[in-house]
Amino acid sequence: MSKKTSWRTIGRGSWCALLGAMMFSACGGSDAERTSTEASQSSSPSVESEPTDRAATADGAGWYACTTEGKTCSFVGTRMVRYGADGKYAYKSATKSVPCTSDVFGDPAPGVAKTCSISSTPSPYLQDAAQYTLTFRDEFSGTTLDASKWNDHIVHVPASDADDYGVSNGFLKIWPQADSTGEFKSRILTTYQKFSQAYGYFEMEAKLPVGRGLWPAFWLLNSDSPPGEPEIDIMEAYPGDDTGYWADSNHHPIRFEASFYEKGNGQENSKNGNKPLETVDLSAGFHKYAVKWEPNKVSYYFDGKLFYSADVSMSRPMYLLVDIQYGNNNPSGNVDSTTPLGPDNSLQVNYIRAWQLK
Ligand SMILES: [Ca+2]
Repeated sequence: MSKKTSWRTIGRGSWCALLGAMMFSACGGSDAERTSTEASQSSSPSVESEPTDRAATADGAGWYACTTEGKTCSFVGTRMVRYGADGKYAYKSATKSVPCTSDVFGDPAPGVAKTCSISSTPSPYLQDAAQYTLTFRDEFSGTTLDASKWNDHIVHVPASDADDYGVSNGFLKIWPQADSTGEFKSRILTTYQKFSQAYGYFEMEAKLPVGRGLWPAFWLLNSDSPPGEPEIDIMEAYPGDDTGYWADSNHHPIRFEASFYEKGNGQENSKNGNKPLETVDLSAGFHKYAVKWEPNKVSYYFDGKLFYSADVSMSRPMYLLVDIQYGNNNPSGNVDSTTPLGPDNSLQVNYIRAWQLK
């Protein structure tokens, strides 16, 4: 079994167990909160955003006017679209655009000029909007991390003082930066005791950092009653890999991994599973990383497309985590002089959203 294969079978939580106290620094967090200058977006695909005209055209609570009958209603992402007039409406889940016509929706109000409106709440990308209720969202539209939603370090781990994350211009950024002692300590943002949920759909739109030693991730965890902490890893990447498997020769991530641990990583009798997915350069643009968690199944999506599912029952609520960690024994290796530091090499997050299943 190759080194990377044996590593994959061990996974995240086992490393924390194996490394023990060492991981208290490797998994550590801190409380510095800084804003950053926005890197150029010119080379990146457009990111999902709210309608820009919502203030001017809001059509009652929760619906934004889109267009009139016979025209095409266009928007970003997947939304529920309402078609009709005079309180008589037909509804349809659509992605990016939909013709505002009776041919598409049926005719809820014959003989009346109708319009299309889009729901004010986003839906899981490329999924049926009618099946989900939005329960959590952070679009990172402020200038600091929203402390009502996020903790700046994982529970039970001391905070470091590194200047290594910030919120500005619609993005959360987490970047590699040493703390005041010169150590690279993990920055793990969590919704522990602020938001947790059993089942649902969880989605992050982000682009990944590059370079040796970095271990960016988006995951779910229940640490309320250990041992046997169930875990769903939606995205883990290893841009520092030198074998060509997880990263290209410039240490840009070209693959990421999804996994789950029914009763906790490294626990006996835990049903586990994982799936690496080969991709384009994940540092070159924004992509949507998501999981649909049902009572007896987990299904993983990349840019709205299913790439892995497994039958597993996990019923304990989990909270959200987004981070860069620095693992000494994972394929990304160690930070060295080639690793780009600072805000220009960030895990850059446009949004994190969660929905409950209807
Ligand atoms: Ca945003």
